[in-house]
Amino acid sequence: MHSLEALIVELYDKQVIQVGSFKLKSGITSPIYIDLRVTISYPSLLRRVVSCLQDICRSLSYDILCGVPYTALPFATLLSVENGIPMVMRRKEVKDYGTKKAIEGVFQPNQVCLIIEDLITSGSSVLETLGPLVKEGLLVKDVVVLLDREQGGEDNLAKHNIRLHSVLKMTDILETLKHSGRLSAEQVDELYHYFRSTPISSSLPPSAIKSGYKVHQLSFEQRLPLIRNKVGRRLLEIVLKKQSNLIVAADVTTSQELLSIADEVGPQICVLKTHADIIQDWTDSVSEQLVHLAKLHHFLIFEDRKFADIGNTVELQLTGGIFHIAHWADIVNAHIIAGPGTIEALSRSAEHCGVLLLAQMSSKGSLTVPEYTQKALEMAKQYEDAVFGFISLGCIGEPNFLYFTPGVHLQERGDSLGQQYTDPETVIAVQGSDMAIVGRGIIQSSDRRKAASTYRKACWDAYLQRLGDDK
Ligand code: 5IU
Repeated sequence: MHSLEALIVELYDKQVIQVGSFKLKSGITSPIYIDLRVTISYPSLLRRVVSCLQDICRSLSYDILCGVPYTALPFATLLSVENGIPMVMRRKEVKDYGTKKAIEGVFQPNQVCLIIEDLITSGSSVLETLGPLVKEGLLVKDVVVLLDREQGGEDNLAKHNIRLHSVLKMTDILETLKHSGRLSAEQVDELYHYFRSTPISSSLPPSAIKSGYKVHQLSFEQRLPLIRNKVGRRLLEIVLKKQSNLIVAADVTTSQELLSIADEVGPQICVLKTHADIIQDWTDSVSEQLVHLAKLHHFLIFEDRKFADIGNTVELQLTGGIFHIAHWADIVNAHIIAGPGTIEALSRSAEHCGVLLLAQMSSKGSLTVPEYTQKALEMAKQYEDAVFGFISLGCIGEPNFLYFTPGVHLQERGDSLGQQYTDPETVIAVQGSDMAIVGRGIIQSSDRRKAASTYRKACWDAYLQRLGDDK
């Protein structure tokens, strides 16, 4: 018997390949299930698998190997040891790979990394590994898999300019199992019918993979019940009702200008972001009028105060002074630099407020390195009743938090003081952020109503684009 046929028969006899009814990772039911994890229990089978992979690897050129976790890790390890080629590993548990170094091992940017995978269906697992590798500057040209289920994986990888090489294809398996008498002709016909009628495609756009952010495809409706803070849930209700994930930043210096912006753009926005301390004529009456406009046009007020002091001082800043922020703001934000005391103070004295933590900033030279962003995520998890999201450049965590990105502009790329702009589509569809914060792009426009309407549509379309096929 040909060695590949012998391998298939052995995989079947050792129950690596099973026929029945199984639910796959993608949610669909399959009449055939292949569990290559089982191979680690049979050293001689494992050796045979690796030697087949090795035959393909020999014809490729690469500097470094990376196995897709978990099943392909032993395959990659054996190939690495056998060939004396170093290996890297992707940490699967670091889901927020916009923020934390996700690749273990020693490597240099521009080295060519060969991905090793056990089985490919749509290619989504390979793409999850590709994102962090590319983000670290590694070049990926080829993927070697033991088994290609022939369900769209090859085409999906080709979209990313990656070639798929497989030891076995599903067709080889079915034919061999029929010829060896392991399956009847009818069983094999049924399996062929299933494969013909169920192509699976991965809907993540290529740019989403390259950005290194985790792009959630859950809708706002699906995420609403996941949000613990009630202001966060109220915000999503407004977002859904107005079909607006646009926030206007009203950085103006008089109360008259602030109130007229609130009135002009109010119908288009989900949140108005304020800086009370730049308004030269602030009084309690300004906040009363703002709250009135917020009720009228159905938006929330976010005072961008960026609390950063020890808890005791923050409590006074939130409730006292001439601004009495806690009386009128629905959302406030805080730096994490002073530790959890800041957040504790906000969560105690701002019962009616939702809190956002600053995890990243849009300005050039920002010190929010990945480890810092990670700390913001950890702190948020400790205060999930109060904290419902982050100021970040894209999606940096789980779908039970919301991600707000400032530095958004349709035309400009930056200003003379370090602001860096990104367009709404990139921020929301590619980097996976939820809400775009737009200041000068709207408030310096000669027709603010029209500009707000243009930005609202651009941001909402980008959100719909992100949902892709799963909408
Ligand atoms: N803002 C940023 N970047 C940040 C944070 C806040 O631009 O990282 I944190 C604020 C500053 C301003 C608004 O109020 O968002 C952006 O205004 P422009 O769109 O006019 O640049």
